[in-house]
Amino acid sequence: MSLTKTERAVIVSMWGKISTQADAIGTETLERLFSSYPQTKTYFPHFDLHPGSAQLRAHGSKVVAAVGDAVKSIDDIPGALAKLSELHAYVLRVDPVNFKLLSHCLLVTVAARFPADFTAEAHAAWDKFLSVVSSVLTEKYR
Ligand code: HNI
Repeated sequence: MSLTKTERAVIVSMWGKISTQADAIGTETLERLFSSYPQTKTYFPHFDLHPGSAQLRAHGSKVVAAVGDAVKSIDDIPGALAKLSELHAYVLRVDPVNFKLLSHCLLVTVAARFPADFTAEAHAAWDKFLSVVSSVLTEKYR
């Protein structure tokens, strides 16, 4: 699956806005993930996952930064995320279903914060982009 030129343009342009609120978006995404899908908390037994906790905020900011790396290298997402792909597959062993849940929470967070930008076209482009990112992060599993 590859992104069309128009989809890439939509992602890159919206990222300009998203990146100004990157940390808050990362935190909100994880808060939504852990409260809507509590089973995802099992990967973080070593974290304090209460809303707004320092660890949750720090992790949210790392996740969004990695998504930003994928946006910056949108023509070579596998290259941009190569190291993270190995980490998630060989070390963390996160079940791929969880990537759909996280992607959904990021999508909802972006939609809630940028309602005017979140047209049906933008929605579809983000859904596809996050699905490419998730595939890259899980492709080394088998
Ligand atoms: Ni994920 C660590 C990015 C999905 C569980 N993850 C990271 C790090 C980044 C990151 C960046 C920090 C790496 C480092 O410190 O070198 N993770 C991403 C991205 C996605 C994603 C971009 C999807 C878009 N991770 C998931 C999912 C889960 C997950 C779906 C499980 C529900 N990630 C983890 C865990 C760690 C982690 C666990 C290690 C946390 C720690 O610091 O101990």
